[in-house]
Amino acid sequence: MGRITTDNCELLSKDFIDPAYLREMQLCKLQSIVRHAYENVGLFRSRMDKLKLKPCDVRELKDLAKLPFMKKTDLRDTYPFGLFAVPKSEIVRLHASSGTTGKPIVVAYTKDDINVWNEVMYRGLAGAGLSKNDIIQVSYGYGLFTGGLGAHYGAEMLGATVVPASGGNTRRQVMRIRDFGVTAMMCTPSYFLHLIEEADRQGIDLRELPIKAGVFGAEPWTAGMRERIEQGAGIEAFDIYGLSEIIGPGVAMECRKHNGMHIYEDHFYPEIIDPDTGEVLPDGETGELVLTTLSKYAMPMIRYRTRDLTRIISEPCECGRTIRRIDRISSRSDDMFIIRGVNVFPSQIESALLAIEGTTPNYRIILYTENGMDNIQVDAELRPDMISSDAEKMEKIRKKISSSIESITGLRVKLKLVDPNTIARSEGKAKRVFDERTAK
Ligand code: DLL
Repeated sequence: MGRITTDNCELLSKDFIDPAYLREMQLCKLQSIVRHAYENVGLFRSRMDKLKLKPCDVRELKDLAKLPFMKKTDLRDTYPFGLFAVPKSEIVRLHASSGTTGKPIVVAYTKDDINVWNEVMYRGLAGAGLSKNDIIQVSYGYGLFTGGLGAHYGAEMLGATVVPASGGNTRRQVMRIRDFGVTAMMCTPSYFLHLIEEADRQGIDLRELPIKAGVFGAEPWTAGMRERIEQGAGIEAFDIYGLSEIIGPGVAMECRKHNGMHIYEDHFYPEIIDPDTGEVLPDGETGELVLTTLSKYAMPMIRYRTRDLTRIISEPCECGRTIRRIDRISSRSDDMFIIRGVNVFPSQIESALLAIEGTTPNYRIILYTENGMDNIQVDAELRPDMISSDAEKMEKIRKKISSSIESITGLRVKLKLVDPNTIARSEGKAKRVFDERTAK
C-alpha cells in the first residue's frame, strides 16, 4: 500500500464494515435516495403513484421489493436528460453508451457522484494489491465509454502512475508495457489476449516483464479465458464489473482470493430476481442482478434491471472483507439464443472450446437458417503449432472440439477450423455472436 492517511484508511475500512451497521446505513441511504428520485424524476414518481406508494413506505430494506423496476428502455425513452434528478448546474460529467440498437443512453454525475466512483475504483484496485508503486496502463477506451476515465481516476486516487493509453494502436501498447515497466493493465480481457499475441509477434515475452496484474471487465469471460491470460502473460487477473447506468466500472471487483467480486454495498444495493416473474430470490440463487444506487444523486437508479445473470455470495470471504460478493457474470439474459429448442449462452461455447488443448479464445458464433431450421456454426482458430497438413489429425481435433461443445450445450454445431489470425481481434468489447437467421 501507499501512504495510509486517515482519509484513505477510512475508505478501505468500509470493506470491513460491521454487517448490522451496514444494513442500517443502507436503509437510511435508500430512504433518502427514494425520496430524492420521487421528488425529482417524473417517471419514477408516476410509477410510484400508480402503485399507490410513497417514499415513506420504505421502512425496512425488504420494502424495496415493493418498488417498481427501471429498465434500459427507460433511459432510451427519456433520452437524453429525462432521468436527471438535479439542476444541470450540478452536473459535472456526462457519459453515454451507444447501445447495439436505437438511441444511445446518457448518464450524468454530480461532483459527489464522481467522488463515489473514484472511491469504489480505488477500493477495488487496493484490494487487488495495487498501490502508488505501480505503473498502470489504462487501455479501456477513453471518452464517452465509462471504462477509460473510470479506471483512470481510480488508479490516480491510488497514487499509481497512470498511462492513459486508451484502446487501439496495439503495437505501441506492447512497446509501452515493456519500455515504461508497466506493472498492471486495465482493459477488456479480449483486448489483453490480443496484446499477448502482439507481444509474441514482436518477440516480447510478457512473462519476463514487470507486469504482474490485470484488471479485466466490461464483457463476459470464462475461467478458461482467465487461465490463458494468466499463463500467457504470467500475471494475476482480476475481474471487475460495472455498467454505465449504475456508475461505470467499479460496482464490484475481485480481491486476491478470486472467489467472486466484492460488491460495494454501501453504494450499490444488490438484489437477485427471477427474470421471468420479478420475484426476489434468496442469496446463493442465480438470477438477474437488480441494482439500486444508494449514493448517486444526478441520476438515481432504483431497482435497475441489469439483465446480467449471477448470484449473491453471502458467506464470509477468506480475505476478511464483510461486504458480500457476486459471482462471475457468466452471461446476460439477452445474450441467450434458442436453437432448436435448446437454450445456449455464448459463454458455454467458450468454456467447451477452451477445455480442449491447442484451441485459442479467438472464435465466433454464427447463427444461420438452413432449410427453415436454426443452426449454429462455430469458427475457431487453433494455436499455429497445432496446424498440420495431416487431414486425419485435423479432423480428430475438430471432432474433439465438436463433442466438447455438444456435451456442454447438448447441441451438435457446425465447427470450422479457420486459419490463424483470420478472426477479427477486438480493441474493446469483443463481438462473438453473428445472428444471420432469417427469422429471429
Ligand atoms: O462495460 C463498464 C465497465 C468498464 C466495466 C470497464 C468493467 C470494466 P457498459 O458499457 O454500460 O459499461 O456495459 C455494461 O457490460 O451490464 C455487463 O453485461 C457487461 N460487463 C461489465 N463488466 C463485466 C464483467 C461497462 N466483469 C455491461 N463480466 C454489463 C461480465 C461484464 N460482463
